[in-house]
Amino acid sequence: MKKILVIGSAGQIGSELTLALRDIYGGDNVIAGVRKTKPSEKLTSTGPCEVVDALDVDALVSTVKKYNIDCIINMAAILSATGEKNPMLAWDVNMNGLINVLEVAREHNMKQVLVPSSIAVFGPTTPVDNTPQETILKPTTMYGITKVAGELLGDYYEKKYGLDVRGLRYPGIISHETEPGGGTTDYAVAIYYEAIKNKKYTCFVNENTRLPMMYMPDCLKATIDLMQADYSKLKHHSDFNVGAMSFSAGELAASVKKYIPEFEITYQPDERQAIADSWPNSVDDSAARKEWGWKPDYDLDAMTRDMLEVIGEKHKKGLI
Ligand code: AKB
Repeated sequence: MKKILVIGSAGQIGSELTLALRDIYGGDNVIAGVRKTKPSEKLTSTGPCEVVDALDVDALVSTVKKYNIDCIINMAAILSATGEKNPMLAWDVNMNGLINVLEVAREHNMKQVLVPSSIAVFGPTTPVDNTPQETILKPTTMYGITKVAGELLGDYYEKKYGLDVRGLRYPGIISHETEPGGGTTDYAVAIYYEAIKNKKYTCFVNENTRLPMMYMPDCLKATIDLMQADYSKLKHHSDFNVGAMSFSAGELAASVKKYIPEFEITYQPDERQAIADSWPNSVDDSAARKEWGWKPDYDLDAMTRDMLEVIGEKHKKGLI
């Protein structure tokens, strides 16, 4: 039986992943690790919650010992846009936090570590369409640099110490539970909230900006499927490309307009445009499909219908 610690449980992916894992492994077997953010009632009522900061090794070790943790998922990270405002913070949280997690995992003989990566590992010299699994990794953001180093570190611990480290290159993740913070792909979430609340949105990347994206149910499925994949079938470990959909900001707006015809979008690109321009349009995820059977369920329209319905309900109830 797995005893899982999710560091970054209050974040966009962590909050939903923790609950999904509790459904599978039981509430008591999945410990929500939160930093300063006040955990939601859903997190505190469905299983244990601890204050865990990957930069504080003593607190990390005491949580690992207290619950006999044998699997750590490190979802805590400074994302691309915030990372450009504060590169040293991004380095500290993303690199020192990660090496602490890997060392604690090695010293305590963990069965598995999950370390998320991102499409931010790619850069302006990477092929943009159907970006291959093995390709040029020369990112131009501090976030991307830490993600490339993170993938290499994960593979290093796997090879040198036999630690089962796994990771996915997440595209932009779209969800309606916890809003993302500090990422370049955040516009693809904000547009739905603004469409419901104000029927208009000012987008910080231009209309033609095309990026790989994924709806949260697919993100949870990809993460859990990779965690449960047969180790002997894996040729890759910390760096799987995972694709689901690819659309431009203009196509996203058109999809919203289908359901809210009066919705209006304007474009005012800011410094995040350059980050978006350095990332691929779409990725080739055939390694993930072959090695652990990855297959997404949602396309843009199915996601838009779902997002607008759930956010619309929240709005009616006065929750947003
Ligand atoms: C970001 O925009 O920084 C993240 C990512 C693609 O990793 N959402």
